[in-house]
Amino acid sequence: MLDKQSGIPIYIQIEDYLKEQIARGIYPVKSLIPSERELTDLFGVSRMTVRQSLTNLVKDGLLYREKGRGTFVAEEKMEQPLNGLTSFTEDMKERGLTPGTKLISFTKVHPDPQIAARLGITQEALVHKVVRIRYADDRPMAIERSYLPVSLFPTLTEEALRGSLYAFIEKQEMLVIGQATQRMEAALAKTEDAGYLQISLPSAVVLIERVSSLQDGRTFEVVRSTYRADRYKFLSEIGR
Ligand code: 16G
Repeated sequence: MLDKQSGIPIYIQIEDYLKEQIARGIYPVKSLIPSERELTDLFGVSRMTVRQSLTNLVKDGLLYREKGRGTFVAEEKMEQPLNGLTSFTEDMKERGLTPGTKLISFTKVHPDPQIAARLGITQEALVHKVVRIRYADDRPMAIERSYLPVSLFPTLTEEALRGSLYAFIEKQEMLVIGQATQRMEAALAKTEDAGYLQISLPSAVVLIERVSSLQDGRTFEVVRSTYRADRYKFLSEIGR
């Protein structure tokens, strides 16, 4: 199975072998892969080498470890297109998953300077600050902290926020959503967010800030989202 003459490091050959077995469904999602000892015997290499391969595959998100139980095949990440101005609810339904929301808080606050600037309002104005955990089939995927001008949405309710905010804007408020700017960056999850997302510390997350406007140009939301990096990858189609 291994080619010691190939010049390709042995630990990479083991990684490639395991990746192929996973891709072929020999080790299905959530199944236990052979132990370090079994792989050591199978390949006739040192335990250190096997451990290095497994650690790399864990870091790449293909495998995950459970203390005292072993190493398992991770689920495939969700591919999130970055082209359309879609809502969480729409994205989940599109994939055949059931969207869920837990409303953590819903308050009126004065925005900090950056949020005020992004929304094009003064700090004296009030915004709804909404914190929601978003679920796919009851599993936490992201946390959203949204800031929405109270002047635009004086009648926003908890009930609307437990469902789809975009549906409320379009179907109840009869407003037309236009375009958005998104910024993405990598980070380590904060303790509070790791709890909400049910991930261990340290864990990587992807932060996305979306600033969205109505078709008439009024900015209606600043949303700072924290996505599970182990569940998401992002897709954009680009042309030349
Ligand atoms: C998405 C948007 C968020 C928007 C929400 C509305 C990103 C980064 N964020 O999660 O800005 O407020 O959808 O979803 O994509 P809803 O209509 O299901 O409440």
